[in-house]
Amino acid sequence: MARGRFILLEGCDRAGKSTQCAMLVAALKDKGHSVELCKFPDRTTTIGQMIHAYLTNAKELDDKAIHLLFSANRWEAMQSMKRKLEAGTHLVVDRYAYSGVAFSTAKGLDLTWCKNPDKGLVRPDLTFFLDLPTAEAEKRGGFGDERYEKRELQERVREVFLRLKGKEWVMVDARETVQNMHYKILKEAEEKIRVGEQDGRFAEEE
Ligand code: FDM
Ligand code: MG
Repeated sequence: MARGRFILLEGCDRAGKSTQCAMLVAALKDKGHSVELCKFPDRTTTIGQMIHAYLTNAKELDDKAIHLLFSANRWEAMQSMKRKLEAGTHLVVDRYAYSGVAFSTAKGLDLTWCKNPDKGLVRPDLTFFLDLPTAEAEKRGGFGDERYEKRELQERVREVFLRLKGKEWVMVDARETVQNMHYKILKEAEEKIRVGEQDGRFAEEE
């Protein structure tokens, strides 16, 4: 059996990642695929609860310590994600290691240091970047109460994301309508699934 595809949606806050992830999962299910949604941070685990406490300002943590917790939160999901992919289930993932590196680097940590703990994680087969200028993001309603929901930080995060951008990234203009974005994402995802049917290996993060 062909292994499942790992489809990642990354992007700035307010770009519509969660909406698009849900729509993609529903559309692929509709077409008869086995598909599951994963979200990082996964706030349901013990590590995820520490991350949640940090993001909601209930707990202070050193910048490097929280960076490693975000990475550990991906590592603790790895076995289960690999098992699902091996069983032929596609994973639609809302944020991953690029968010990890973009946010921590934007806070001032060294880029290479930030990348290291994620080395060896399963690598996405397809990465969409939902791009939204920070000024547009702000128009969609002020940022909420969470620690990183601040304009200056968001702007730096977007800059780091654009520096991390690989040639395999699919850029999606998040100023487009929800439907137009969905059609584009679904079309590319289906193409990747079709091509991937011959390919059984995992790639790991470098
Ligand atoms: N975030 C997310 C990080 O700083 N590092 C990470 O590794 C990940 C996955 O956590 F501001 C940030 C991004 C965002 C915050 O994410 C919570 P959600 O998607 O809003 O739950
Ligand atoms: Mg958020």
